[in-house]
Amino acid sequence: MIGFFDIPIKQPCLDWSIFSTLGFDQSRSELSVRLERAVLVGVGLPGRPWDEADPLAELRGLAETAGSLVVGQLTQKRHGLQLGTYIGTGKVRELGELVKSCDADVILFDNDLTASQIKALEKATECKVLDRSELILDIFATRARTAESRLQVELAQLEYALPRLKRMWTHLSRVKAGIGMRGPGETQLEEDRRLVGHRIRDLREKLRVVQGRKEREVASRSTEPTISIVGYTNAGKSTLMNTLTGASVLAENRLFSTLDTRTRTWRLKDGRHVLLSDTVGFIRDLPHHLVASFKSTLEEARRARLLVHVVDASSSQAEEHIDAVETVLADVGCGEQPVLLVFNKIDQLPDISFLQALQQKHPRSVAVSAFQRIGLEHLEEAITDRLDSDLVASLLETVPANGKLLAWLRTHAKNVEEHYTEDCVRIECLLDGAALGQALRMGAIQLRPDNRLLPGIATEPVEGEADSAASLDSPANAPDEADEAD
Ligand SMILES: Nc1nc2c(ncn2[C@@H]2O[C@H](COP(=O)(O)OP(=O)(O)OP(=O)(O)O)[C@@H](O)[C@H]2O)c(=O)[nH]1
Ligand SMILES: [Mg+2]
Repeated sequence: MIGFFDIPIKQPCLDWSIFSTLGFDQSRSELSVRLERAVLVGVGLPGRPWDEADPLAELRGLAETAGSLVVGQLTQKRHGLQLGTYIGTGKVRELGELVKSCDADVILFDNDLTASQIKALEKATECKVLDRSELILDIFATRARTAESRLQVELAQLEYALPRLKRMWTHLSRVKAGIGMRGPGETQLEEDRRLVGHRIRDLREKLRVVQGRKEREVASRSTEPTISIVGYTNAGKSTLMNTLTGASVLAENRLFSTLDTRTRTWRLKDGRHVLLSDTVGFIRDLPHHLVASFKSTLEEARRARLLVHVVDASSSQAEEHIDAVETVLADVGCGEQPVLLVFNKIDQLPDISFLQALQQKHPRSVAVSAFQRIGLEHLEEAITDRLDSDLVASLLETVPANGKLLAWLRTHAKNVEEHYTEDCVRIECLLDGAALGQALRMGAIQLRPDNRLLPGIATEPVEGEADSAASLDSPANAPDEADEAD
């Protein structure tokens, strides 16, 4: 069977290596924008973020992350868009000339285009055109490392591509005619649609299983307070995770370095342990399919007691980034969770008034430099304050031999005081509801708060303290199953 996927030319679209699983053998390098000479185009429309100083800074970052070489750029501010070609006729002509003079291979749009707009632009400029969603999907495809993230990206790509198959066919029929080949027929298009549909169903089923497993895994450790680090891509989330926990999560000056969730134990100064998780970064206009696919990766954030929202305070777009992150959080079902806003990278602020303005607008925020280790004590204090707000005073009793419970309480409860008699230990402490439930399951008996301790009970250390850190580590710090599968 000959489909358009096996034609060895550069395509105007997504990572079609995903079709290798369907029997097509198109190699990804022919299709991605890697090593391609790119012209960037940005259209400023009312209500869309527009950085006057450098409106294409983010798109340039995306293009470079995808591996292309930026050779030219064009911007236009409009009150409304031109339906046929998105930009005005004069600009289309200008773009065609720019492409020729820069010898560009691809035009990257900072906006999302319809299939017919892409087609019209490709025809007018005789150059391949990718829109913002296609570019982001392309980056995710190159950076997905674990089996789970690969499934998620593949699903998002196919769902994005399915309604566009027709455009691809039309485009290729033009190219194929040029190289003297038979044009594709409707039957082939139908056949490919059917195969893509099958694959989408198959991927959804696989992801449903992964999601179920993730939900059970995260729910099983619901007694341990989890704090999820969320934020715009490149804000410094992984750096903060590494600084606080001593982990070695990849942190680099690129967009979307992290695509999977990593969880590590963080030992607070008061002796308690919490779980800290780092996850995929967000971006403005994140393709809808991608957000939907990454739901299982964000399970940790949905269950977190607190979201630590890291913002790059040195970016002139910090406010827009906050808005974009809040939009995605609401999309994935985290809109109602408590959030602590953390302004990072304060060591590289162009002007201190930047930070002052941000803090004035967000008074309950904390300013840090994860990289230079500035302000971390304030961050820890703010986090413990938030965690402590739902603690209640509890009075528990157990047998002295229950060393496991006693060790667990020392790392999960606050202000633990142990009082020993010959045959029992009474523990006064502060616990939240989930931790109290866990303590009861571990053999504690809860006494009424007015059941005060009798005078004369000795206080002494417990022998054989269990290594609670190790038991805490086990589910969370084990490498992702997906990682192992890798
Ligand atoms: N100057 C400075 N650079 C920082 C700071 N925190 C992080 N960085 C740098 O910012 C870049 C991005 O950091 P990451 O920790 O990878 O950012 P991230 O939010 O995890 O990014 P993604 O995983 O790609 O979404 C790296 O080059 C870090 O060294 C900081 O406090 N100050
Ligand atoms: Mg990261």
